[in-house]
Amino acid sequence: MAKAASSRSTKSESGSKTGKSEPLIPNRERPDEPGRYKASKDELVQFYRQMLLIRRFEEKAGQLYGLGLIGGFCHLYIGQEAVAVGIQSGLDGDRDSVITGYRDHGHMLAYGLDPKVIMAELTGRDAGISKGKGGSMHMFSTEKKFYGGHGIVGAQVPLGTGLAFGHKYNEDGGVCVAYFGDGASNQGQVYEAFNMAELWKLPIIFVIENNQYAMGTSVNRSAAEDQLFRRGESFRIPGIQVDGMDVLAARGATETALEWVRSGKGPIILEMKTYRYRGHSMSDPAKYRSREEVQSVRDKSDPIEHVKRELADAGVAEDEMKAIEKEIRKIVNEAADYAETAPEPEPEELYTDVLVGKY
Ligand SMILES: Cc1ncc(C[n+]2csc(CCOP(=O)(O)OP(=O)(O)O)c2C)c(N)n1
Ligand SMILES: [Mg+2]
Repeated sequence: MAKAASSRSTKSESGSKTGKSEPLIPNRERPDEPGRYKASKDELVQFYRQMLLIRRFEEKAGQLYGLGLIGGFCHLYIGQEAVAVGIQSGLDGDRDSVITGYRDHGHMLAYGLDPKVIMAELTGRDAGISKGKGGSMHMFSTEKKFYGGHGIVGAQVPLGTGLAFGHKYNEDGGVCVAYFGDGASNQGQVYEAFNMAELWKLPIIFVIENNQYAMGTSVNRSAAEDQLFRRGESFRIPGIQVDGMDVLAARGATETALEWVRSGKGPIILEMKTYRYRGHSMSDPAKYRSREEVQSVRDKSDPIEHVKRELADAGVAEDEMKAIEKEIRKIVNEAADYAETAPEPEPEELYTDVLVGKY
């Protein structure tokens, strides 16, 4: 089931005699190999809508950035849509919590947050989800149990482990999903968190969004063990490698992971093999990969084209898909108009929701 998103070869693949998600250490209880989720037609349509919304929203954000309407950093999620949509669709919004890094717009949209308040956050408006003070990297909604949006690479992993501790301590039945990147997976704090999470059997799913690159370094140039699902082995945390370009594989793996974690067996790692089409942030000379490589992933593995094929197989007509496309464009255009015209925060907002030290 674990299909690599790009055609690159990896260090361990060539010499490996094992299946992709097979552990290095045998005789330990392991989750079953997940299957692809069997979605109903309505669910498939919903996945398509959400993935398309993320794609069009991010394209629009890129345009607004180019027009100077968005300040600071802005990291787009284009190419990775199946990961957030597949995973979020399996969560229980009333009890599960989510935390991620700075590439966070897609996760918020997949969570069903209003595109207008996300776009308004990007343009720094009072109506933005963080009152315009967080911007692209610091989206936050305690109401939705969405705990950011973090600019420090890897920091969300120990923070998420703390959220999972909270779920266990409060016995609220919730699971935390902590998303982080392939680059972040080389940070020391990740492993301190892994140790504690397994030791205390915390309810957390560590999702490594392996989009093949950190800022400009490919995973196989920077990782001694580039099969990232194995990174928990020495902490006894099982890992599963998943085709992150296939929303049904993402959802299927989420079901397996939730079953493992909710039954009290402790944390699990999902390595989602995916790909980022755009630059790391808005200014990226992209000298670390060829245009052909990007084009080849778009042609062969695009997650939205993938779900469109599933829709066609389920009997959804081309016209219906076009109508959805039109509707999504309208939602995104309205969000952009709103974000351009909504008022900026009052100067007094500088002093609210911030930690002010006394000297
Ligand atoms: C502690 C820390 N070190 C370095 C940076 C600069 N930085 C920002 S993003 C990034 C790359 C992270 O790549 P990855 O974890 O693969 O996530 P992706 O951007 O691919 O989603 C780096 C090095 C930072 N923000 N924080
Ligand atoms: Mg990356």
